[in-house]
Amino acid sequence: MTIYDTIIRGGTIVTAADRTRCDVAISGGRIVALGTDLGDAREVIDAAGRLVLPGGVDAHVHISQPSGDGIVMADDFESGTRSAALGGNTTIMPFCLQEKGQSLRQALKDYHAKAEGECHVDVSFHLIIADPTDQVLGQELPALVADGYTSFKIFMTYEGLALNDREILDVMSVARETGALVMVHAENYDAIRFMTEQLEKAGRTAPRFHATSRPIAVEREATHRAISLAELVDVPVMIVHVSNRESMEQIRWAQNKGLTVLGETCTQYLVLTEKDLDGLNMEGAKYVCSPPPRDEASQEACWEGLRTGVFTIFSSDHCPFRYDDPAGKLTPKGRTSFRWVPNGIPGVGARLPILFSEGVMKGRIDIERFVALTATNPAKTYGLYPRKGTIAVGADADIAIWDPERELTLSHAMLGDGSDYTPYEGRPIKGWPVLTMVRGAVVMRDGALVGRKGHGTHLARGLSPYATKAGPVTF
Ligand code: DUC
Ligand code: ZN
Ligand code: ZN
Repeated sequence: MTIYDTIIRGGTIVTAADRTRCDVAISGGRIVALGTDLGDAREVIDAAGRLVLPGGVDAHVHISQPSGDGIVMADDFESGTRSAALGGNTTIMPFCLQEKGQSLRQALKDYHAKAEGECHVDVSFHLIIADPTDQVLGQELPALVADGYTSFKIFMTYEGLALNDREILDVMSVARETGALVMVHAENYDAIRFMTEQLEKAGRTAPRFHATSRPIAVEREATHRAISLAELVDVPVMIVHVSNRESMEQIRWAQNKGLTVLGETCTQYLVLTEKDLDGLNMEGAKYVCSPPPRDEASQEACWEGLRTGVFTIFSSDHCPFRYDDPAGKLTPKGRTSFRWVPNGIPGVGARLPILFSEGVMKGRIDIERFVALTATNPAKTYGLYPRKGTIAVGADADIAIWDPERELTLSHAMLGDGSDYTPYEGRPIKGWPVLTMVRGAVVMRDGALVGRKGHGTHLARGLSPYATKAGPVTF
């Protein structure tokens, strides 16, 4: 009789499709059997009264990203993946940022060197293209897609990052030829610059004016433009970190037309609002991120988008800076204007508990949809499925066991990241991950890391099923 490495016994297994009471047998880091009376194992994990879910796949995370101006990101790969594991994730997808003038290959080498031997969970890089030179478009990108880096993010805003429409079309054309998926940060750069200058002239420089400088129209216009450019080239596109109904409407409009336009929203757009940026002194800096959190009506819209399929993916957009730190949110320049406050907030550890508590426990989404949005769909969309993102025979044994009854008050100390705050401090939470397993190895048990850093490995990815190699664009 077979002796398995591990059996998870007595839990309720949930996938994106259904829930079943059965046991999971694991050997060699993979799921090898599902059923009851499976036999013996070297380790038995009792999951009675617990939910056994695919480990979270956070498809939008920034770690160790160069941030300029003496600003330092709060997480390296050790602390970022530690927080991911504590929060029930088994794979995260950080960005490899190409700086202007830099080769993408070199940027990747640098990121791999930073991640090597440091990770508690698996990682797989997206590429950020800031400098689409002929060499990058013609040589580097096709070779990198063939090597398993099958998604690129482009920015429509930010000094040093924003691509103009022509450059966006060039990148999208390469995506069409290679079958890569393009992710777009959709905000209108010139409009933000205009608004920022007006606000600064009027002396309105506190962190809360960050939100005023990038209102919904800025995001809606860029979303529509990104969709139109993708339509011209005939490529699928993923609009990331969508914050409001009007931008969602652009995505729904395109989906109804038959275009492959995908959407992502994030934790901050469900539970934060613009009012959080109002804090006294510089407190509001803790919530500065882009697009900014909006209002309660926008939160409701984002919940609707999660339910109705406008959004395929729910991510954290973890982009951590320390608060009380001159290399973080309290950079001296940030006191002179919101424009210098580092843009981004931590969230990789809080993403799943907040969606579980606010979504599943409050009846806004069902548990199968929770699994789809947080694990199965991100794995599918970015070419990791079925190895990742589900509980099935043959898949990696990437599993999070949840106690749906555990009630607690969220505090930064539980999250284990390298920042010194969480924007979600003090939130009541019901439902908490009590064990995280990556490829058969338990890496977190009862809120403590028990794995070995370096167990997490980099994953080369296949092409997204939404993208196809369609050859050069012809008119
Ligand atoms: N975009 C992101 O995707 N993350 C943080 C900041 C930003 O603008
Ligand atoms: Zn972005
Ligand atoms: Zn981001």
